[in-house]
Amino acid sequence: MKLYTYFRSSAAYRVRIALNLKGLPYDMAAIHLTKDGGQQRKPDFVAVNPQMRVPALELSSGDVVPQSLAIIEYLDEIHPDPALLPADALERAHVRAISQIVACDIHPLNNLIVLQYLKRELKHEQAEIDAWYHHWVIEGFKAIEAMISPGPYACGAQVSLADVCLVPQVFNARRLKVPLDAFPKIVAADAACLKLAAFDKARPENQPDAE
Ligand SMILES: N[C@@H](CCC(=O)N[C@@H](CS)C(=O)NCC(=O)O)C(=O)O
Repeated sequence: MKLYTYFRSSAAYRVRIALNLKGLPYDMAAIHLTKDGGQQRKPDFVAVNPQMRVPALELSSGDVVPQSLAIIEYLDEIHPDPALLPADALERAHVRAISQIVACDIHPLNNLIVLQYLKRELKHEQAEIDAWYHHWVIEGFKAIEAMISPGPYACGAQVSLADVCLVPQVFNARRLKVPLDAFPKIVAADAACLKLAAFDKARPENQPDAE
């Protein structure tokens, strides 16, 4: 398999964690999201993913799966061990709810292309863009903090999709200097995950394209 990735992309970071947790070998193709006007916009990559975003996973069949949650759920179905979603339907809904707060409510508002639009098209100052970023992370994290009970992972003793989504979002929050003092449960779950080799190996600073 080949993962189209960028070291700092939190959506790609999710997929790297999932591949590592499942022990699946993969090649990486680095797509630099800012160099050359954004390599995601070059025709070679547009042919891979017309949405011009990473991650995208090219399977050995040549098929390409874009969108991190679609990729991770696909991997979970094809390689069910270890499972990233609980067997119990209600627990599964809870894990998905936390995952979706990150992937559907926080990340899309704070994605590179959105921040660039605020700056370039709407002419906002950097301080306003930083305030926007912090606001949406804090709103999402307040909800997640109330919903998780680290034991030691976000949803109990097993790593789940919730952790796979949360850890990259915490990385981004720290990078953009969002204060995390109000979120001790999130910080604890993140710390527990980062002790695992699968998470550590997926960290942005441990990628071959890291800068
Ligand atoms: N919902 C998508 C989001 C993918 C996404 O937006 N990726 C960002 C990097 S984290 C990207 O490629 N952005 C390209 C750009 O900003 O032009 C997923 O979960 O895979």
